[in-house]
Amino acid sequence: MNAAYQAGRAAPGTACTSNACLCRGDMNCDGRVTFADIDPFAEALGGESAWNQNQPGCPWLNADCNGDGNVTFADIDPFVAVIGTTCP
Ligand SMILES: [Ca+2]
Ligand SMILES: [Ca+2]
Repeated sequence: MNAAYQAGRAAPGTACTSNACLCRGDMNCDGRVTFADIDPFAEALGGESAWNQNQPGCPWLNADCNGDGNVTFADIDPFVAVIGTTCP
């Protein structure tokens, strides 16, 4: 758990309004993109409302790996590409 990284996050249950608190591909908000993010990424494909119920506090748009503002199957390839990276 990266405390400094978590501190930059929006509070649980609030919308993430700044790109600064987004980290593409980090679906469990631990500051890194790893294989552990694959399952929650798949969950994010199910839609934002379901995501916000199950994963409050981690921005749904972290799954928007191609930056088009939505989470779709088109994000799968760019998601795979960032596995192994660390958030700023
Ligand atoms: Ca992660
Ligand atoms: Ca997208």
